Amino acid sequence: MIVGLLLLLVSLIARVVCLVVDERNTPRGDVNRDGRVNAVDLTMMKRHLIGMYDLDSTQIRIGDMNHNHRIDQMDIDVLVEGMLR
Ligand SMILES: [Ca+2]
Ligand SMILES: [Ca+2]
Repeated sequence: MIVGLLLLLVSLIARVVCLVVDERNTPRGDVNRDGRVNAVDLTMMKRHLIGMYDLDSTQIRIGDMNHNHRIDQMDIDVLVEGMLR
């Protein structure tokens, strides 16, 4: 039983580490995590902002361009500005 609990604990830690590493490799604004920041991400953020689409907590962290812990118009403006460069 202890071995089973240890295996479960190791599995959970490995999963958390993978999520953190994966999130670090995701470009800021890439809310659909396909490796590119483009109109798809912009549309998802706009739809989230008006309540038509739910982003999960990881997607919100990735899309939170102004670091205020939520998706808002400023994030969308920063994303558009970055896409136009
Ligand atoms: Ca993307
Ligand atoms: Ca924000």
